[in-house]
Amino acid sequence: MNTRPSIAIESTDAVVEDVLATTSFIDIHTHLFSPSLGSLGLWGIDELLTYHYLEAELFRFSPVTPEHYWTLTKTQRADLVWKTLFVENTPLSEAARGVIAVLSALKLDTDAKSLDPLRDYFRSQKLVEYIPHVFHLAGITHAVMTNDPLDPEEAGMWKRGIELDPHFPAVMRIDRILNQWSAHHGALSAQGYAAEADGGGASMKEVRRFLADWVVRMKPVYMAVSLEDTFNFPEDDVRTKLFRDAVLPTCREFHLPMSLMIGVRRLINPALRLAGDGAGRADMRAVQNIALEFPDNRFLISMLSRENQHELCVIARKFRNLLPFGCWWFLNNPSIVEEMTRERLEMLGTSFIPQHSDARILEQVIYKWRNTRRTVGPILAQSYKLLAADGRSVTRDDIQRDVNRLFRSNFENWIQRAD
Ligand code: FIX
Ligand code: ZN
Repeated sequence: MNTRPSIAIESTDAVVEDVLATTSFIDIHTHLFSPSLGSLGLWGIDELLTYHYLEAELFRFSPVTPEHYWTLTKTQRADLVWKTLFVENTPLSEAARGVIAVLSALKLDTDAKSLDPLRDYFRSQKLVEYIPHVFHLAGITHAVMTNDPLDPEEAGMWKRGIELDPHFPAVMRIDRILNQWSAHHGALSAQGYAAEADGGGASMKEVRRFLADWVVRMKPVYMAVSLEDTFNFPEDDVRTKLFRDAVLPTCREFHLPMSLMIGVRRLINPALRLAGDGAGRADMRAVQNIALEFPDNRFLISMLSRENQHELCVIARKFRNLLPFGCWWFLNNPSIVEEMTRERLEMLGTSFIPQHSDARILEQVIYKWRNTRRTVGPILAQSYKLLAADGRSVTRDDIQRDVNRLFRSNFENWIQRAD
């Protein structure tokens, strides 16, 4: 006999909505930076409007050429984006509507004719108080960073010593090692790690030493790499050697998960710069081969192509060392988030991480997490209604446990397991 105070089926939506609204999340992948990384951190209206998602949209509406656009100042670019996408046209796209949502949440004019009053507001904010305010509006407690030990500017800051901020956990991003070895093995050698072009000799041992030194310096919660849609594993190449003999052994040594974000087509239109990347369907055999070969490594996995999502759920059912996460980049739109979240709940229960923001500008977490709550709420509620119709009612505590798992403890457990 069920003695728990289960919720009435007609109140499921309201209870799920309230649990989501009153639970703070961990944002497990962003391009935000803690204040101690100074100028790397972006915030304010000019940065919001020159977000590469919006720049891509600008070129579809404005006659301005990318070549001319890049000669403009940041202020001029923001003015042009605002005029084009927000004044002359209705901001209906996900990214444009996001700026409106941010301005509205900050109680600013969402229909401003000039950006100057908005600039005055953002200029008046003191970051140390402003960040907690923005995190509160977004309903997050942590924004996990993306940190590149081979980025000259950022590496210099880390080497000089920065104060670690518990609200901004670090992640060691190693694209330059795994994807651009020929261009960057020299940088390793310049830092005193004997790395050879063909990855031979002491290269793998030296890469392990480099990674270990940076793990000690950065104290990352995981390692990460973004991989192109053509990524295969294994291949007869340096990258496979690096995965096998340097990166994944280091992850095991320091009990760090490895995040694989697969499916980008870099710079399909180079003229757009950061806005020039595209997406492509990847061969999921790479993921299943990695999961099978490295049972003692834990992987966070995000695929960029909508067409890869169902396969990812199937593979995740076969390999407990895979944790699917997020509706990444071009997938972070309600129409696709709905589909992905439904199939994940149907195939994985709550053993996945529904979303990350990928925010590049601080205030973006406000709209990206508002959208996630608005989109995922009804889908989660529907799962409980189906369960009730099949014979099991749930309590608010059940829903709280599930939401905590989806948006916090799945990640916390993944980064802390020392087995
Ligand atoms: O590789 C990544 O971390 C991607 O998320 C970025 O390169 C991309 O530009 C982005 O910000 C997508 O949201
Ligand atoms: Zn990212």
